[in-house]
Amino acid sequence: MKLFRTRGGYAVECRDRVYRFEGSNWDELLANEDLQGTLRGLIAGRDSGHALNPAEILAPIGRQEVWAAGVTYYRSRGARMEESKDAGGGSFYDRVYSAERPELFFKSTASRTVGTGGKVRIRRDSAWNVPEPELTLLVSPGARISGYTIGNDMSSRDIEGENPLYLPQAKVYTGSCALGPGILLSDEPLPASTEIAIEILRGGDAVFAGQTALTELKRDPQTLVSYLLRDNAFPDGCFLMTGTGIVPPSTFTLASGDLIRITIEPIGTLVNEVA
Ligand code: DO4
Ligand code: MG
Repeated sequence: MKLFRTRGGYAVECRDRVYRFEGSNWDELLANEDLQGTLRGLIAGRDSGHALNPAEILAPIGRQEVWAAGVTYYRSRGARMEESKDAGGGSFYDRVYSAERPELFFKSTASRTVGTGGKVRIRRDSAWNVPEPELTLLVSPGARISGYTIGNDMSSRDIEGENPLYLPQAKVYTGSCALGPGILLSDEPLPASTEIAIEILRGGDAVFAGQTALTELKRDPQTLVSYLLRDNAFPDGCFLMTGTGIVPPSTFTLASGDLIRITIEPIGTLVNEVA
């Protein structure tokens, strides 16, 4: 079952049928500890409608904060050590990769986040920028992982590499986050074989493509959630990005007009142009 935030309210896709609901109680829905059960009750006996048009779909976020885990894949550890070696930051990343406590940072709010079809941005004071394709968890106030979506943790690598203390500036700015298209609701963890793939198109040509799988994710998602919610309440629920396992080569930087396509089956594809 998938849940989409739409222009008129929300839609539930279940067994190839789409059920539309008017009005917006999005925050109440996302905070529900039995979201799937509640939606099953709502769609029972209701008429389904035509397929969802991508233009109808909004970012699946209301009052929720977006947080992110970092250095959860070996590839990310190596890329951070390389970019920060002149600043003497390299060993921090190595240490956090193997520490018990994960790196968790504040990433975004609804006003800085776009949905599929929206435009992500590059900071004006940065010259080295990449998308970070990340499996993103929907977490209930009671610390349940109630769903999965796709996230793009847009990052300014030159700012992050200059000094690890600049991380919030490298990560949090208008248009720095994309989420969507919808939320796959599942009580079961996604299989470890789940693949995350990214393709970046420039003028219609692929300038970068990469893929990884959850087998490469070093941290258990539920453990990441338990750290995030330690002494930290989320009455509306929250989103937690689980880190990137795909980093383009150091010579690559995003440019205005690039098209970023991130696919995680069975969630879908998140498509964003760079403004
Ligand atoms: O520590 C820097 C950020 C790491 C990150 O965003 C990631 O690994 O995905
Ligand atoms: Mg990241």
